[in-house]
Amino acid sequence: MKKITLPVSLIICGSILLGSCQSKSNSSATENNATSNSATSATKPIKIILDSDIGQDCDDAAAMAIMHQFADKGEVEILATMFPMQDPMGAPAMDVINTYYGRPDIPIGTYKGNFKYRGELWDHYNTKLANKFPHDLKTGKDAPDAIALYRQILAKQEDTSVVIVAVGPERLLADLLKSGPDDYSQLSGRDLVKQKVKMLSVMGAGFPKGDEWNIKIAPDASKLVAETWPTPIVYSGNEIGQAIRTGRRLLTEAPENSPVRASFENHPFVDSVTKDRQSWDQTAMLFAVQGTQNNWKLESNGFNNIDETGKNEWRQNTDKDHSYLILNRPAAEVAKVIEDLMVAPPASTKK
Ligand SMILES: [Ca+2]
Repeated sequence: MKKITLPVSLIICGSILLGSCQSKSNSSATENNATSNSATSATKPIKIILDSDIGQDCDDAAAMAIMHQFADKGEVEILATMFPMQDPMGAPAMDVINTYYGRPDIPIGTYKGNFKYRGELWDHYNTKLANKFPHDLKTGKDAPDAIALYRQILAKQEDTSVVIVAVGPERLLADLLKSGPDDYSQLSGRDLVKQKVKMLSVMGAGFPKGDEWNIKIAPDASKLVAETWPTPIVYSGNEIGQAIRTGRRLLTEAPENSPVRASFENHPFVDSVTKDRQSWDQTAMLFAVQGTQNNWKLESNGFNNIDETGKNEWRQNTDKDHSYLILNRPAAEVAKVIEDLMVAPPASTKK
């Protein structure tokens, strides 16, 4: 496992390194992310691949909104978006949102395998977005295989430069680890990830223990990733997004032609009275780009153990480079940070 160690002089409690100051000896995930953040403001954007089960819940669309807003600010370079299910409308929905934010040519990969998820899957808004908003990828059948696209893109990047944000089941990540050499790289999937990926930011699991949907609908995948992924993993557990409610302001502040707004308007789990929804996926994206800031602390002294059924538990052992987020300020304050990004128009349309 590649470890990045910052000089002690750079470790400042109260900054984004608060978590590492508090707890652990195995602090490379925190430090690694801190490195990406300090580098971002001074030099180049963070290269992100988003792996999202868009259409199941509307927080996926919101996570894409946040990602694009950070790209508009120059803090993120979006390498690709990946859809881990067979539904042919996931890739078009991603294309809708990428197009809305002025990036219609972002590569989109989709799952081509036969895995049967252990739970019901939905198209709450993918087809509706595709029917209403401009885009040119009409079906996921025309999108490339996500594993091949992961390998193609990773092979071209600088070493230890890519942050993967996974906000759905981890089917693609597990299959990427298991992939073999191809025309893009002679490395195994695991070695390719080890060489090119800096950090994996996951929405999934629960802490100190959980039974969370992203993990349990593909438990073999989540378990394999937790046990063999060769870079730091930072989990935003169920309890993090559960406490942070966003979405209401989309209805009054987002442009009427916003597909992110439409995803919330069409999602049956948005609260009918408050018009809010939990913010699970946005938190993994926010952390991936900005680190802990004042929003979170990190628990890194231990590892996330996932069993065959998808139940997880944090165990006190430091043999893996895992961390999980702990809320560090009132949830409403983090909600404002997230919702400001969700409702803002694309840079291309700002006056
Ligand atoms: Ca999701």
